[in-house]
Amino acid sequence: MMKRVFAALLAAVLAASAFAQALTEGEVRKVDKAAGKITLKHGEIKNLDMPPMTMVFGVKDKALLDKVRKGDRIKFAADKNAAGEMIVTAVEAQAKK
Ligand SMILES: [Cu+2]
Repeated sequence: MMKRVFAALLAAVLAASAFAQALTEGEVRKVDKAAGKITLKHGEIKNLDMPPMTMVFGVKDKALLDKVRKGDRIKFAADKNAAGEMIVTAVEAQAKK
């Protein structure tokens, strides 16, 4: 019984930390809601093997663009979609220092 609870907890912690590691810091340079695009100055994106740069991303869901404004410092997850385009799949605000 305890073993099963522990295994479930461990799985949840591992999943959470994997997600946290996938987040990249970025700064919003431009939001284009009509086109569903966002321009980010981003840090290294490890899962895409991409160095820091400023570039345009698509978004998985246009509703993500309602959460951000030009100048915001964010953390985000990015991935390639089926067409090979870089898209932002999740966004959260950076913790205030
Ligand atoms: Cu890039």
